[in-house]
Amino acid sequence: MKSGSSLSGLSFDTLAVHAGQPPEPVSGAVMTPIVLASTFAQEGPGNHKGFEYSRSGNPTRNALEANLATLEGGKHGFAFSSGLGASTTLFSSLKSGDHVLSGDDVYGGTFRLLDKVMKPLGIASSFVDMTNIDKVREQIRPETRMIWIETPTNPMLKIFDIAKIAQLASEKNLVFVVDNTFATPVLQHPIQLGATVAMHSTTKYINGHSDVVGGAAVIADDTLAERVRFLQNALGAVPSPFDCYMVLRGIKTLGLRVRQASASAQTIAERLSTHPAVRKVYYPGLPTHPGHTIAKSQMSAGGAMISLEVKGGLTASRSFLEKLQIFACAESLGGVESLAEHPAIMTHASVPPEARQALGISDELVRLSVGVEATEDLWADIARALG
Ligand code: P1T
Repeated sequence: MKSGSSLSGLSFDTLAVHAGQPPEPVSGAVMTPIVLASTFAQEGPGNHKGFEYSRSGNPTRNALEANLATLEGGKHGFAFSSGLGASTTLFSSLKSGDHVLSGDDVYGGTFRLLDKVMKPLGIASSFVDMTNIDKVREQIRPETRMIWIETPTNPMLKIFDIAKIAQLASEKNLVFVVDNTFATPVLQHPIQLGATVAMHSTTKYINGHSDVVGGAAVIADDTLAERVRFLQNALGAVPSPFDCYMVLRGIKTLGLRVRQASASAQTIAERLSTHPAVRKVYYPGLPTHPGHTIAKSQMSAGGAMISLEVKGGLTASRSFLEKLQIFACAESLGGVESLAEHPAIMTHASVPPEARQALGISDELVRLSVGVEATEDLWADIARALG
């Protein structure tokens, strides 16, 4: 795409390839260069070309941030060294005495960050099932400053109504963060639905190849964005230029990957739901999912994450995970390769057992991240391991 061409009116897949990445002006290179420099020469003190030191700003990171802001439909993009780096920075916009109202089902590391790091610093949090908007309203305290949700949630794949929660957040003047890691901007646009921030572990679908740990926040609000810009530099959880390049490269195929994986997941979830060895399937694309109608209204497909209960307790779920051959038994998700894991033992071990039980994170629960391999190969692998 020619430098300076307008991006307006272009579709998601075109923007994924081009937004923030005009050809490099000196050589015409069509791939964004990896600018590894940690510092930038100034004509004189304070007289520079927009870059001073790579923690505060870097051309490769700028390209990634501009691209992410475009895809999420927000004004300001920020890249971080991990998803938790992004979360830490967002929570650091609060002060001691403030309260975060979080969805009850979040990544174990997010729970741990709130409970074991932010709480001792004076930032309180509580966790509520946000499928009931009246419950959310009841749980808002005078000192609540932020609502934080995942939807679909990790690992129970609950669906929360983004527009409804956004309306409540706006009424109460609260920052509303949606962790959009599971849905991705291919399927869901939280900012369009009224969220203040769309946040990501770019480690997952955004990079998509299980070879980078990264995070991002796209922010609609100018004042919050200014604060986060300050905190990104002050806290320093920034990604390397090389990782920014890798993530930009991954994003070019984001739409292709997510649509393929989501279509396979839909087929697999449907087949799992009638399999005799399976007690229950959690997948928002199934009409039997309690959040299906809301999912249909705010997502363009069900996504590529499935959770299921394998009949027979820990022995059965463990045996299923051991027998899978194409699905690797591993933490994480969102890569081109399919992964399977045991939330109670692996990704959500930091959630207290009582809370896990209340959420339904049982010993039988297995979480699948469906990749882009051939659907029938994936199904054959699952059927064999269940059989
Ligand atoms: O791992 P990191 O890039 O720091 O991102 C944390 C994070 C944030 N939000 C969601 C919804 C996540 O799923 C994660 C990380 N999750 C896993 C590693 C996992 O296997 O669930």
